[in-house]
Amino acid sequence: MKRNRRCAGLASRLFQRLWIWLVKRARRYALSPLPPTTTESPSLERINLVRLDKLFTSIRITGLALATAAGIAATGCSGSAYGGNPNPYGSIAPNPNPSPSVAPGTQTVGVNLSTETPTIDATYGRVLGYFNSAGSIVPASQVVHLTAATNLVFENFDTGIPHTASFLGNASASGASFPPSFNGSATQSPANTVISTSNFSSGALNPGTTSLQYNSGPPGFYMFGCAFHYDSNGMRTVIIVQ
Ligand SMILES: [Cu+2]
Repeated sequence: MKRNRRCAGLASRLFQRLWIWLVKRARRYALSPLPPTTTESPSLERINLVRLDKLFTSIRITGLALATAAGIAATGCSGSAYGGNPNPYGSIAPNPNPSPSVAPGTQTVGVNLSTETPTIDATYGRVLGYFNSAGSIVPASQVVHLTAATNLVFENFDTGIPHTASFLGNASASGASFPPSFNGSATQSPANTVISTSNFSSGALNPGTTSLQYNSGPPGFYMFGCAFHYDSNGMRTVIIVQ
């Protein structure tokens, strides 16, 4: 506050100085003696035109100086390095298409990586980044269990990272042969697609968003992974539909 008041005072004094200078200059031109009246009016008109031109030039210079001073005052007096905007992310428009509301009975598969702990599953080994969710985050990743032929959504609970839930192939009751590197898709499948459809993907889910509604389809063991973090973090799980 104190700093802003000091800046405002400085800017106002700057404006005053510039204004006084402009007025003095204008008066000097206005009051300076005109050349003796002559019948040769073209010559007199020429002199007055030169004088006017000079006056306008100084007005232009003053205008520029005032604009510069205003600019300096505006940036110098602002409260922060972000031009005074207290919320540098505040200009992001709200999402015009919020995630559709989830129908009752819809299963939610949670997705998260940044605060997630991997789980070493006895059958499928290390799983990370996916879990059965009842609407909130589960910090320890899981092998996911879904009811067959039922609606589901994938929800990204991460705060800063997008993820996908992409189908990578079939597992079995006794294990999973995860591909050595990500071999799925990151392209969003249409709503109501069965998740074990070849190349199924939720598409990139931004932090805090929910996927389209999909269907768990027939019973089976399905390997899933994230297009962005399968290779780098081993973000993967098995979804068991029964
Ligand atoms: Cu990911």
